[in-house]
Amino acid sequence: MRIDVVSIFPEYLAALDLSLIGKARREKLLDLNVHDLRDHTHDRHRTVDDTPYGGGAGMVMKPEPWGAVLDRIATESPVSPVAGNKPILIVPSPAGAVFDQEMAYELAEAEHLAFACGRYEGIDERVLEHAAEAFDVRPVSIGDYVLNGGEVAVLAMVEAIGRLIPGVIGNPESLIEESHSDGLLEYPVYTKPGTWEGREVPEVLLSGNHGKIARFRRNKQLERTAIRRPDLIVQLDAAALNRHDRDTLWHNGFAIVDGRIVPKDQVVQD
Ligand code: JAH
Repeated sequence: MRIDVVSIFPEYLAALDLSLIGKARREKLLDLNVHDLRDHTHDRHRTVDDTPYGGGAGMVMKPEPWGAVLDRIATESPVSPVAGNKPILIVPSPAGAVFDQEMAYELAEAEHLAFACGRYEGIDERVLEHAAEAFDVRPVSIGDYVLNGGEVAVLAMVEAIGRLIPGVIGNPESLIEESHSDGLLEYPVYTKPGTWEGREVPEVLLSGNHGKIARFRRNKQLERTAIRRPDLIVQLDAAALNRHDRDTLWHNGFAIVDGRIVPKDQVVQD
């Protein structure tokens, strides 16, 4: 996979030389190129911003340097522009569609991704219109909060996508297990020593009874999801829940009404 990242702070992306993603680059599984937007300016001060038309606070990223760098990246793309097949341009933005594991799986299939890191109040909108001629442009948010720019969002997305590229994770069993997580949060994990600071590992995990261990872990997944992420519980397929699952959800505040999972406090008596 080829990835291009454009930023006025290319040093932010130095973290992508480390760990699993750095190893993938050294092993040529990932061709990652970081571009300094200021290298595509022509004035003495390497200016990338200007005041907003229509007024308002802050500054807007000017279009010319973006046009130059994105045209260069599109020209170098390994993706043939025939048959509507375009590289994907991801634009981190609090106004984008929310990035999730499903989007990571989709993007991990792409041959060429580019990321445009905005700063200030954002990038002149005409850049995105122009880029759509050569790229499949996707404004993407990593959550409902405001950063000072797109760089940290790109670090998160490149890590989530990069680890899904075949060969990047040594033991692909962990990826398979992850993909079967059934829309629930993970169960808690423990390792040696068996007693630490007066705290014991749950006895069932030492029992060797694999049926009991599987049930214990499933209950922990259901309990912590019900408490921490009730929004995920109501999205579960009720038909995929067995008698034990339903009992655990009942004890954590959920009922099943007409085949749908509902918070108990929303069930009305007639
Ligand atoms: C802020 C350009 N969803 C997280 C996120 C992504 C990007 C930005 N903020 C939050 C951002 C300022 C300028 C992008």
